[in-house]
Amino acid sequence: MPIQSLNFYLDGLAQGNRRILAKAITLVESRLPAHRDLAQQLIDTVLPLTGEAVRLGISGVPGVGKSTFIESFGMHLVERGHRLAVLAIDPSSQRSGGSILADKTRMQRLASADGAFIRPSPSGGTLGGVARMTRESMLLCEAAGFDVIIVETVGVGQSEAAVASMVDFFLLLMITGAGDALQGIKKGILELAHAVAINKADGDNLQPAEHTRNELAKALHLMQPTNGAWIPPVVTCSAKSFSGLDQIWELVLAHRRVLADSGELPERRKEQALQWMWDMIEEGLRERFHSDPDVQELLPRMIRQVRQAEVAPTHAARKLLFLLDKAGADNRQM
Ligand SMILES: Nc1nc2c(ncn2[C@@H]2O[C@H](COP(=O)(O)OP(=O)(O)OP(=O)(O)O)[C@@H](O)[C@H]2O)c(=O)[nH]1
Ligand SMILES: [Mg+2]
Repeated sequence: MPIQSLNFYLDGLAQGNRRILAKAITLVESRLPAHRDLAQQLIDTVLPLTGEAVRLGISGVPGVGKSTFIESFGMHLVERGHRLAVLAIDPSSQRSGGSILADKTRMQRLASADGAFIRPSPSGGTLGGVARMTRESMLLCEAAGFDVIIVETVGVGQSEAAVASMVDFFLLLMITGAGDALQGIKKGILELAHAVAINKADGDNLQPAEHTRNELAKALHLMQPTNGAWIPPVVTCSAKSFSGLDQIWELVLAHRRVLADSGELPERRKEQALQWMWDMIEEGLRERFHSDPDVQELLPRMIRQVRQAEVAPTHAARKLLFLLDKAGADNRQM
């Protein structure tokens, strides 16, 4: 990618130009040091222009209907004049071209809608790294005038927490009959949710979906924290027949009002800013560690020796980390 001036990106974003927005996102996803510096400048410059958008996280196990839901819900919003950006966090998968293609056909109408912008997950790297890129992409989208941002993640790992740490509202999609364990009703994930929607409530599945809704509402009620101002509702919807979508958007807005009235929104944003800083520190440390030439030299031997129980893991870790101390000291003297 040829390197452009900061103003090239800033002008493009100010015009809401989706092609230049896509290039700006490619810039924040780049690992080249020159790109990283420019990306940092870009983020620093646009930061004051951001923060007004509705930030919505969506998760659910594979096949629950995330893509279909985002297409239907997205069209619902775009038709009402919103400008919607869809981002994704999917650090685990080496997503095949086929899967992205499937998503594109599932989001065909949205992908070609004027008011929408869809960007697949940055590939490769640690969860922290992918989360940083998605967070920065979100800010770029906001600077480009998108007023609703959806961050999608597949509900199988730790990525839900990463998404929850960057959005205002976390929607968990579920389906009836898939079994609790399967759907990751691990307390951890449910506790992140500001609402749960039982999808595919259509046709023969209408009654079972309603039943699941009731059961889950009861279960959620039992595990409710008593302090929060918001009690996560459970609703049904059908991404296929477009039902329940408006109700979900109303929930998002109602939640926003509750957060605004209770003063939690600015608090939440402050917490997220801190989380962002920590993510960057952790990613930076990891990167520094792996790119240190002394570490690169010693690491294979340490791995071998720990594996063969010739060296204690504690000793190996300390020895490797000590190399960074030295590098730091050298730098400080420069
Ligand atoms: N009946 C019915 N089927 C649905 C609905 N939403 C999605 N589906 C179907 O469920 C299947 C999976 O939908 P996707 O949107 O691909 O699900 P996903 O959660 O994005 O799946 P992954 O991308 O694999 O994680 C598809 O065959 C959809 O047509 C719905 O509301 N009702
Ligand atoms: Mg999908």
